[in-house]
Amino acid sequence: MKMRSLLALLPVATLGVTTLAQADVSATSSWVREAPPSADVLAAYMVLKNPDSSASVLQQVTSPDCKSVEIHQTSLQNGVAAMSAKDSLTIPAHGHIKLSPGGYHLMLMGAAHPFKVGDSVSLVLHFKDGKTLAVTAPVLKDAPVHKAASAPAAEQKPN
Ligand SMILES: [Cu+2]
Repeated sequence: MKMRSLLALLPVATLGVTTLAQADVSATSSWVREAPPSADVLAAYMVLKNPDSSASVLQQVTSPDCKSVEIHQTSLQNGVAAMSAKDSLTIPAHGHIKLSPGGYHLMLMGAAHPFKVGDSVSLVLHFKDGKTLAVTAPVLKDAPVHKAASAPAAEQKPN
């Protein structure tokens, strides 16, 4: 049996990421905002960096910790924050995209159970080139503070 058809028979959640092609894109500063216990929707944030010379397109996100994951963008419409779903998210060549409160985020729908600070959420990012990236995001009350994380100098390190 071909590897590919074998993989198709396995639930995604049980797949080790080592059996899939690892994406060149990396995720840093990932976190999920803690929601009230009654809420079954969570928002995940991270910085996606693409070291490649071609753009990378995030097409789908899956998680064993919730029913589905949507790519959302928050924007102001007439002074009111509104979310809209996007089909994909393009990370530019040699660039990065920041998913952060008030902007892009991953919307986790139908959480398996209430997630509190100290928990973490498993996500698998699926890119257009067939590659995947596994991300484990800690649940936090608020955005983590990274000392120099936003300094432009950090982006200019030679490879
Ligand atoms: Cu949303």
